[in-house]
Amino acid sequence: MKGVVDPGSLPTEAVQILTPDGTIAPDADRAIDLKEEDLREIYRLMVLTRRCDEESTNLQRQGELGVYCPCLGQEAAQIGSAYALEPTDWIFPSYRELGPALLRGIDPADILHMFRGTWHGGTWDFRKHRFAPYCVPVGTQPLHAAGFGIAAKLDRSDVVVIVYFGDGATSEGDFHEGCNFAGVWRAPVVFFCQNNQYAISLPTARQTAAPTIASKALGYGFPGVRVDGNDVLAVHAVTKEAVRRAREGGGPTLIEAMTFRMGPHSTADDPTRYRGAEEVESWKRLDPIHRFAAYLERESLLTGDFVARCAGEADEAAARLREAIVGAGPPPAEQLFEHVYAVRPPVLERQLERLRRLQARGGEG
Ligand SMILES: Cc1ncc(C[n+]2csc(CCOP(=O)(O)OP(=O)(O)O)c2C)c(N)n1
Repeated sequence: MKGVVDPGSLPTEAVQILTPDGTIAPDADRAIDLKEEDLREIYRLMVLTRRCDEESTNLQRQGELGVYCPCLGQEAAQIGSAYALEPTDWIFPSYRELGPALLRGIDPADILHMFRGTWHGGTWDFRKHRFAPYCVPVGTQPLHAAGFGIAAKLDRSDVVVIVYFGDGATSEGDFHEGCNFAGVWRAPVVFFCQNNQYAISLPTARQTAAPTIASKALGYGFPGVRVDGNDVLAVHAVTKEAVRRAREGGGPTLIEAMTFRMGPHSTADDPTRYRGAEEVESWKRLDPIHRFAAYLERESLLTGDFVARCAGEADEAAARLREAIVGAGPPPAEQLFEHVYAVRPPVLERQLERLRRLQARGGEG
């Protein structure tokens, strides 16, 4: 009927290149735009992410971290998307983006210091890695990304911004404001939603009445695309398209990657209270690493040697992570006085001197 926008007519199927058994989907309409070395590197990063994530969960269970938010099962969504960026592009994470952090060369210990409470917000160099601080207040980072994207546009730079958030974040006002603002400015921002099916205990079906999260993009005047988030090649392809469009001045895209959080929301959560074993089992069969490995094997790109090397490297990284975190003490007390004022006011100078005197006398500090 004239003038009616019908949510029932919007597509709900997800873009897919690889079927769960790792063969090319018969209706795949995207090409695999990756060289052999890129395919292997993506596999290496996914394995590294899973191993470091697992070690982080173990560290929390052993009392070394206050809390941890695992990304188990979301490796394809995270690595496939971040791999589509140029190193000069910026990443705005939530609190679960270990994969993109590793891809950007961030030491995972720097992330775990936040979860240990030894430093509030990680100690990595945000500018060097072009990776913003972890963002725990749900949905706030889309606004940061929109502002950053608009600034990049005003600077006439060709920087593209990707921002990660969950399905729950799309119910926040900040998400709406970020999308609306970026849409009006045609800012170079890729809004990347990892729809891992739950916002803590709340399933997506109760999160939104929209047919898909991707369809929300229509309200902001830019494209939305739903992709199989456990298919790393499909995620890479749709993100690459969105990044290209953003860089060419075509404005934002909202990507909804359909995936599953295999573990708890955080280590403080017991998912058996709100989801059944059957659901978890059905997603286990869609494991993103197994799927990609099956494809690589079929293409003769995965030798036993390479698999062993990736596993060995991941084990070494996990061991280094453990060594850096176990028993890590608080940061030097002087850091209390840094990062707020470019020039410290006299009152803080006096306090700092007092702290130093106390330390010299062997006091706490
Ligand atoms: C503004 C705000 N409200 C509530 C919370 C508590 N909280 C932390 S994570 C979370 C659920 C977020 O779910 P989703 O956006 O789907 O992301 P996911 O954790 O599944 O990756 C909530 C409600 C918070 N951190 N910030």
